[in-house]
Amino acid sequence: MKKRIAIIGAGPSGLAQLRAFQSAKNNGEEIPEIVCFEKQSNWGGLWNYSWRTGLDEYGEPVHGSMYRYLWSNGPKEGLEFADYSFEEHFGKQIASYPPRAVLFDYIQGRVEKAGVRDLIRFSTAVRDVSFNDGKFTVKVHDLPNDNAYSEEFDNVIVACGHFSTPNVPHFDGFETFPGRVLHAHDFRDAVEFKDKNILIVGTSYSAEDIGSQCWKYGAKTITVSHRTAAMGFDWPDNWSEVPLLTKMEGKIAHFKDGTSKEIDAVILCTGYRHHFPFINDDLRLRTANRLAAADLYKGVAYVHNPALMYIGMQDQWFTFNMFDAQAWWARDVIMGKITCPDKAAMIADVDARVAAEDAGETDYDAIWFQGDYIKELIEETDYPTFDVEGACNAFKEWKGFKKEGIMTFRNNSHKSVMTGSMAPVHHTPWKDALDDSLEVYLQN
Ligand code: FAD
Ligand code: NA7
Repeated sequence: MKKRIAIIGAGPSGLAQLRAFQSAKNNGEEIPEIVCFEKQSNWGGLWNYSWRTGLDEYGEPVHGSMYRYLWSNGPKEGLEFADYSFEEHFGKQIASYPPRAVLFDYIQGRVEKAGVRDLIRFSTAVRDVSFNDGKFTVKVHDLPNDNAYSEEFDNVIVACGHFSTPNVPHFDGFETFPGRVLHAHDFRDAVEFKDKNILIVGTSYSAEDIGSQCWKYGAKTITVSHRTAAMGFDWPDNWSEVPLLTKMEGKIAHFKDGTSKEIDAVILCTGYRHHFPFINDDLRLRTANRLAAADLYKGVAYVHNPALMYIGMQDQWFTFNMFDAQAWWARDVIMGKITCPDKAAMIADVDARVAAEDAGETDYDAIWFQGDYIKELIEETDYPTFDVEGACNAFKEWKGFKKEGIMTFRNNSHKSVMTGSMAPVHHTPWKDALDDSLEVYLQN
């Protein structure tokens, strides 16, 4: 009997897993039977844009957190697949900070080439994962047919993402604020906030990028409220950074330093939760959003039951190529080429990663920590070796460009560590590029 493997989610992580198995098959190896369950009607995960917010057409929570006009917030040279370069996909080198539609096309190109679409059951939500007598039972819901059923598997790979369920704090006065209060998860179109005074709570990537979108598309003022520290970039004149919001009184926002400001809309860029209600208590990952995730040996195998794997559960400097490194490693555990040690050794591995992450002091330490992690995994598999150091340096350059100009960093170019070629300078500065379609972006 062939082993049966369930993959939950067909975003970049789940697709990496499908590609990893297909690559082994291409090499003449016998691979297990694979079923990927995806609750959306198409692949691509967050990169599969949805205009919907709240609940979808079946009453499921909308997964998408991406918005119109989103461009990559880091250089594409940091995320490039080692087995499928941008040049292979587009037939030429392209600029370094592609819009969402361009990255979606790139993600899709690799899996179309691999021919793995038939392994995915779309519009099928996983409802429950449990483990008994050496087998996982996965209960799913075929949404269009409103039909629930269960199947048994030898391994489950959870690749459902963790930037979908919003973390939503409450602030006094929201109940009576006469404007919109929304979380970044529900933000879709910056044009809605043209000529408005917006308040953003949070100081990480969503705050920076949603604020920048709103600035680009004509918000009147942007006020960013921080709990820990201001972002400290050289912001445009109509952008200010203030301490934490204490309360709203009507349209007036009050901050911890005693200052206040009249506001039309509040956008909570307060992060996301690892929220997996469809996984039984004894199997459910509980972790903070950090580089050394809790309870995952090598960042992948669940220490309490390593037949269960999680891909992409870390906070992310690296994305697509890190998911690949993890997926190739998970594949090789499942195919018996890599053996997980006993539980005590797996827990010691997690503890060592947590301590090493905690010992880092700067963002550069964090980038190299994640780079070293990727190197460690790819050394154990046949994933194509690439210049991880070079990718870390692309992130370092990117941080430098952001310091030089937070509204101009996307006008810069980086060198591909996969092909060695330099990206062209984009034809239009980011702030003037209002049409972010694939066709226009590729006109270099
Ligand atoms: P996801 O992309 O979230 O995909 C998970 C998939 O699992 C989804 O298709 C979902 O429908 C499915 N799923 C979930 N639950 C179930 C269930 N119960 N049953 C069946 N299917 C299920 N990364 C970058 O590299 N560059 C960027 O510029 C960038 N920008 C970002 C901007 C935003 C606003 C956000 C939120 C993230 C951004 N990221 C960016 C990071 C992003 O997390 C990764 O690029 C990538 O999408 C993660 O892939 P994933 O497959 O792990 O998760
Ligand atoms: P992050 O990176 O998890 O950041 C969350 C931010 O929210 C961070 O600045 C937190 O401040 C802040 N936060 C969280 N809770 C609160 C409360 N209660 N009050 C005030 N501020 C709070 O999430 P993002 O959405 O920015 O990024 C996630 C992904 O999406 C990322 O991969 C991007 O590429 C896009 P703190 O610093 O902890 O004080």
